[in-house]
Amino acid sequence: MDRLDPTPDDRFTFGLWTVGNPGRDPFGEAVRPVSRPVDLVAGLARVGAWGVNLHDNDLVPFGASASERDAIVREFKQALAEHGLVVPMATTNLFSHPAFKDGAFTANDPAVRAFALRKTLDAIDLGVELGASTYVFWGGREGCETDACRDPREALARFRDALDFLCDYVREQGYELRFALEAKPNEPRGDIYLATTGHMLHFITTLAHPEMVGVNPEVAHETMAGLSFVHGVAQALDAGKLFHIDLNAQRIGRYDQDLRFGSEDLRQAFLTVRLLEGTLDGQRWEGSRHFDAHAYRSEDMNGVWDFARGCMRTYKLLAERARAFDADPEVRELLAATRSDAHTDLLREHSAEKVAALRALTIDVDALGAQGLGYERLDQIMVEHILGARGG
Ligand code: GLT
Ligand code: MN
Ligand code: MN
Repeated sequence: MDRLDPTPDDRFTFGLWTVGNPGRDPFGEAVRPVSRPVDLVAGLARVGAWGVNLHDNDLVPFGASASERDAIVREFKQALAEHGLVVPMATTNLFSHPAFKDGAFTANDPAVRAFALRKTLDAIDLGVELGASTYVFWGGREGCETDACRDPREALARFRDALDFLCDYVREQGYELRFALEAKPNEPRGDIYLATTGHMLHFITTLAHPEMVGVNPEVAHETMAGLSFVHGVAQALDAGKLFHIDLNAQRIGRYDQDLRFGSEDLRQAFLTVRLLEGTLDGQRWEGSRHFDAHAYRSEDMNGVWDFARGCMRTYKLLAERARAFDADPEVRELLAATRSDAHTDLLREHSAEKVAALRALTIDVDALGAQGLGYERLDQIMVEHILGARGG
């Protein structure tokens, strides 16, 4: 076995909609056949993934009867068991049907909101039946092109009502399920409400059951907004709210590219893996490493599996590089040189004595201003680790 072969401990997952993406775009038809979910499960097992995630309609076609649904789910469960894959996350398609053109939970028409809520109840039941413990909410259509259509506060209130309703449903059913909210600034709507992970983190504090709800940051979505993905993820970790993560790659200023993990901005990818693997502080984040990405439109199914292997291989390579970087004596030395424990006790937990002690401190600000911090050297060492020029 190669050291870069994925193992279950890596917690690598893909969505049915990712490796099953047929390559349709706004300007062109599908370039790949639509695969059967059971075949995607077999393919994912072959490349070494641990789990598969899904929308309700990735598995059960929209409008299927109860008996059709049950037959599909039975066959899918058999495939999961046969290939040893789990379903850690599930979600609802609240964006494809034309009824959702004005939003789902935030649409002006209460009949649309009722349909969205009912569809999500069924999709939650499906996810739980398949073993999911995380339920994602990506409000792709929860936005607008013209703010003349509603007060944005009304949209927030409706979205809150829906989440509160669904949290109570989960509690009443006794499900072990947490919600993860996924932000995106735009596309397919002109503006999507709650545009970033930061917006979501605050919104969660306004819910009836904030303890059940966290975030699902996506590389592409934060990058589209021009933001630092690592900072968003770090804030979610700090709040104890990183319930899921969507890994892919993206260039700033483009449409949502959902590229193979690590194929753009290797620095952000490296720093993301460093954070998740905890190579700096020794604390590994234990959630799924979910790749919400798809193969280039140039690919046939062989290329799709190359894409999937590539996501996992790059993640593992970056994890190795991150471990080597944080173990590098020169890195440790450079980091140690910028910090000390001197009077750090004065900097937290206010008291009148500490205020007096702070005022009495002798601080040579000119010397501080003149001192070089060595971050150029540090960053170059990081680049050399990423390029494999250091650290074995
Ligand atoms: C859709 C979107 C993704 C979301 C998925 C979950 S669906 O592919 O582009 O970012 O994570 O609904
Ligand atoms: Mn996503
Ligand atoms: Mn995306």
